Amino acid sequence: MALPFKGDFQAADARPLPPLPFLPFQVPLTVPPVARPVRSRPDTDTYQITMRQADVEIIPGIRTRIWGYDGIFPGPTIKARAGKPVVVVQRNELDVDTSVHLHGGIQSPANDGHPTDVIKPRSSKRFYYPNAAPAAPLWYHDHAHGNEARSVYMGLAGLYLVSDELEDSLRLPSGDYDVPLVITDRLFAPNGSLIFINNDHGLGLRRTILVNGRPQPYFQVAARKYRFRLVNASNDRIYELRLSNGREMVQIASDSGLLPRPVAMSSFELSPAERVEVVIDFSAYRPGTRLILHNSAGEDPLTQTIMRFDVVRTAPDESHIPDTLRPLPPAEKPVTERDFIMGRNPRTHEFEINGKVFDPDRVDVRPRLGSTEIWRIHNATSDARHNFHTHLARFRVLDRDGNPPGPGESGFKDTVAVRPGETVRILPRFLEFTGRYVYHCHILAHAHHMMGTMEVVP
Ligand SMILES: [Cu+2]
Repeated sequence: MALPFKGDFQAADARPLPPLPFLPFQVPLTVPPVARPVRSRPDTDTYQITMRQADVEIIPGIRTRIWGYDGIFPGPTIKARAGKPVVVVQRNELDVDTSVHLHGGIQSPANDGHPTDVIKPRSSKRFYYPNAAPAAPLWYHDHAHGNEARSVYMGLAGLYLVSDELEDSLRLPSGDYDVPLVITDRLFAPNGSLIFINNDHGLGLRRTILVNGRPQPYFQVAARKYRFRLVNASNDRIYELRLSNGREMVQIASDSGLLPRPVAMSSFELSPAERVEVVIDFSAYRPGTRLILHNSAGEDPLTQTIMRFDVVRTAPDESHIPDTLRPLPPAEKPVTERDFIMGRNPRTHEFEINGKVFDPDRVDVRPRLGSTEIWRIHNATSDARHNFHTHLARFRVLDRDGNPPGPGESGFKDTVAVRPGETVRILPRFLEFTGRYVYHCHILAHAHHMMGTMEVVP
């Protein structure tokens, strides 16, 4: 049964839109600018960011109204160092309530960007991020309850990359050879405006793939190794990424940072909010070679094409992929096992967890500070893919339907895909802070209801 339309865009308007005057590989990839601290002290870096509207060129020759951190999409990249706290003062100059969540960060409830802890228009909030955990590719995005899907879609997303000494010592590709790739999909009206549909129908209509806010760009690379930090910042789309020539990429990290060991992968899945870091070695290719980053999960040639790498020159390469990255500590012993059934209410057709839709006043689970638990997440919907994101707690993936997870899931994560009918067991650990945090499906059309509250207790 189809879900009722609830978006801005009415069902009657869901006719095919005229194609935009755009072909793939017409624009170069750009990289979001690195944010500059307004104050840098030995013990803290302070940043100021303003959420505001801006008219930007995404499709060549057409202006698009976005909501951006500092008016750009993706927002400025914050580069943080493990052990050195960061303060971000977020100013809301939009006309809607916002909430800024640092996805994957371990921060107190007051600094986590809870869905109900909103920043009203024309006001500011100061966020304190301790950065106590190791290097990881985090990102920040809107989380205002009921409006997060629209706000993220309009552009409220940016990178927050944490580095540390161990990572430096590995001599992975760095500097210009360390490149973030933030992947999103959008639906543009002929006049360039973004069309937002907040339900599962929206997905099939969003067929323009953007990388770092640029439509299916090309990227001129040297014939050497590159580190790419792939972030799925799409509301709902799940990608299956591979190179057009079928060659392997070397995965070195996932959501919460470096894997124990590098893993050669010919393709990998990326559900919304998940991150994967890969090293691609272009030294095997002669200048003039072009490789497409392909999405095998795309429904048509448009959505099957992410971007193109054009090998244009040679370059020296002293980078290296060591056999050991960040060894995993021994797993903690879980104190309890809990069930999370991701289902759909047969009467209301709303998505829910354990038969309940989100209620910010209800606490669903109370894990103890410092403890580790097993969470058994079951997707009980036969036709809907979900994923599961825990705030605060990073986890290992224990198994999928009783089978060991793939090698790309061998490190710590904060978001895990759960296919229809599948049961995924994870091992979250509740460290550093007590208080209320949310966990939810990161398919943003579902997150509004498919969310629960955990209160970490002393
Ligand atoms: Cu979902």
